[in-house]
Amino acid sequence: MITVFSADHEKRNVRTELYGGVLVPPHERAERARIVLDRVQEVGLGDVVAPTRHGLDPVLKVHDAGLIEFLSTVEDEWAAAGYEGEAIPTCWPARRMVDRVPRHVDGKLGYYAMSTETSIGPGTWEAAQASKDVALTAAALVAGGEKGAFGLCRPPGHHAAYDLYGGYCFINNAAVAAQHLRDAGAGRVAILDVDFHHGNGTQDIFYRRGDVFFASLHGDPADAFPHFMGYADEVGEGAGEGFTVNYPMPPGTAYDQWSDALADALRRIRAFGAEAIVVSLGVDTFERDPISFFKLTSDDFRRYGGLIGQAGLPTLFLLEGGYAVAEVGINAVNVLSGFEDA
Ligand code: Q9C
Ligand code: ZN
Repeated sequence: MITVFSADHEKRNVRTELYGGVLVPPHERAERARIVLDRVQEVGLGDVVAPTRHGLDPVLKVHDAGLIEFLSTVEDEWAAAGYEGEAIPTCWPARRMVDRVPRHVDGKLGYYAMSTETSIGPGTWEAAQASKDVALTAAALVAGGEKGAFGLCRPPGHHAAYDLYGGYCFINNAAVAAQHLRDAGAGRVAILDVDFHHGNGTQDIFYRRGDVFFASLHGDPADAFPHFMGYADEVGEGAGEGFTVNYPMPPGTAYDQWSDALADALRRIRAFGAEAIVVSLGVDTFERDPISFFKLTSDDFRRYGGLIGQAGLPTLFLLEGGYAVAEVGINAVNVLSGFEDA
């Protein structure tokens, strides 16, 4: 399987994440991508290629132009405001307030953010663009007939909604890639989100569409980030009704229960008639992940890669979360090896 990788991910190198009331070094750090790349090479998964540049048109098919303009200017606006630290929102359009984009960068941050842990600093926007180019380049490989491809994306994407960033995400790589597959001729595309966290951004983007199926396995939002989306009764709306499926699961969930949900999601994807699958591949379901509460082992990742492979569809894997840094390479690449061996 070909891996697409860009060293430009390193341009996102912020120092802070607001966590537990303290500014700590980010869980989503550059080391993660280097470790996954090292593992790809160690096991000889296949060639590693650089992405080609795709510009912003494919991004604007699934994101609000206002969000993209904001992301491309916020680093400069924050610096111009004279602040010392990294950009973090401090206020929101909460219930019964006004839905209008403010002029000041503090207001814009609150307007476009879904959460405060995702500090923005110099290089974040460049890295986010490289990440979506990785996703698009890998999507083009699948559209061109590859059975599988791996987009080693960083930063991740699945929390980025139509007009929101957050949860370490800026551009929704999976959504951009799924739209690319549609535009390249796939009539029906499924997105399978196996990251520990609900893929709220991806769900948001496709919630009213019947051509892109969305399935997510995740920590129950009553207990886990993003807290305000991902319940089982969210099933899509309008033309999209019945084309979203959520599997929220409780603290301590291990492979037996988790893989039952995966098998059900794969049944639904087959019944939908998907011509390709985009996997939002977060490995923060791992038993030793520092911010999550599922109990998958490194062997479990290989096993479920096999289940995905048995679906027999062209499959695009895009890296999302996974914060047990020492094992992030083993776990992510185990899924890909399991897929290839199926
Ligand atoms: N107390 C991804 O995995 N903070 N994003 C959680 C837990 C946000 C995760 C706080 C986690 C975002 C792509
Ligand atoms: Zn996650």
